[in-house]
Amino acid sequence: MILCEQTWRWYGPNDPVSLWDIKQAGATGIVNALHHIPNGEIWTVEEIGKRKEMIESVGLRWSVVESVPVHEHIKTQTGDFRKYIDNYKESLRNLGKCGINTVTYNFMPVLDWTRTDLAYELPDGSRALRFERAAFIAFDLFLLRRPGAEAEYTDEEKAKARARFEEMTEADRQLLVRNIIAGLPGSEESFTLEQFQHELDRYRDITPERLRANLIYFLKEIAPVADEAGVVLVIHPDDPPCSILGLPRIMSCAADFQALVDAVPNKSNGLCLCTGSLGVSAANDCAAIMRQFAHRIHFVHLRSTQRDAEGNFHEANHLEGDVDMYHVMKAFLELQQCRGVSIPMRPDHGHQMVDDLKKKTNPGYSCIGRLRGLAELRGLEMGIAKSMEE
Ligand code: DNO
Repeated sequence: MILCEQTWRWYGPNDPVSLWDIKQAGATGIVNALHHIPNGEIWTVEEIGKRKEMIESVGLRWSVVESVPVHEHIKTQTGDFRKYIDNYKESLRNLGKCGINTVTYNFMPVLDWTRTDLAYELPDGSRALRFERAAFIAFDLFLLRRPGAEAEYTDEEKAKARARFEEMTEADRQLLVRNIIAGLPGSEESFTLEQFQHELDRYRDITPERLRANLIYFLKEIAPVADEAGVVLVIHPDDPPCSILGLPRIMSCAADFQALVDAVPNKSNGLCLCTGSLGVSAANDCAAIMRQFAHRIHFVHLRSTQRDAEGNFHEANHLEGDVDMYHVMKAFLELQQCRGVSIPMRPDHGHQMVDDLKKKTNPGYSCIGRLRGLAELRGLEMGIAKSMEE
């Protein structure tokens, strides 16, 4: 029985979780990016090689790049976008030369993943990441004061956001702004409120259709290069899977990915199935998506979220919440048997718990929470694999 490759996201030499910690957690593969290289610049063979050596020196393998970031000019097709596409191609060739064959990216405008609360206390005292709709709308209307935002919410939503805003202290407000725009781990950008509004303005005339066309243009350019370099590209879905702050979002459901496959059938055009991002929408059945794109999935993020009726969600334990992890895992095992390959999976995010609570950690990426996630997922996988064999 082919099992998945257990991987772990590592933020590089400054990550408080060391490569040895990761080895002890039981992962064998590393998910890493060269965060010190400014967005848009070429990843050279030399820089990639140095990082690869560091990872291999403890007996781990650099399995996946997450992410080679896509420059905003590529998303908007403005400024120097052609140069940035050429640079992207060169980075892909260089990764291929170094034997690193899976590259994650996303096409979310301005912001990568977004939460309002990075330390939401759960009944057991651990802390989770949370998206609270009223707080998010309060940010949009009363802190960012985005022109035109008023028209995008119902009266009821606006009243709730107002009440929520009024109960916040000045410190709460500052923290909310920071949580949303200062850049969560792995997002390659961070802004002040003024810069942020300026970035949003650049999307004023960009409809979802236009953004999708820009993504397809980009993929048509880079996919042939990836094919030749032996690299697969895996797009990460929108998190959360909906439009925010009036920005277009075009990777929120199966139909969105299908449109990319139809337009760019190259074999390198793949999906990073992130159950935590897609699972926020009740319309997304992650196990069905796993089966639908069985031949296009080359990297998997496993995590669950818990929604409520107000449109809020928080990150649940890996085997709880709204994602049906049993059926996701079963579909994942089946697709690997059918393709005859082991596919990298990482336990995505985790609660801040036990010793994590006393340490400075990267939100969502503390050690013990992910260790628990990995252990649970590995147990689930083993159980399903054994019963499939029998
Ligand atoms: C968050 C991550 C994202 C992801 C990028 C991929 O925890 O899943 O930051 O890495 O969107 O490009």
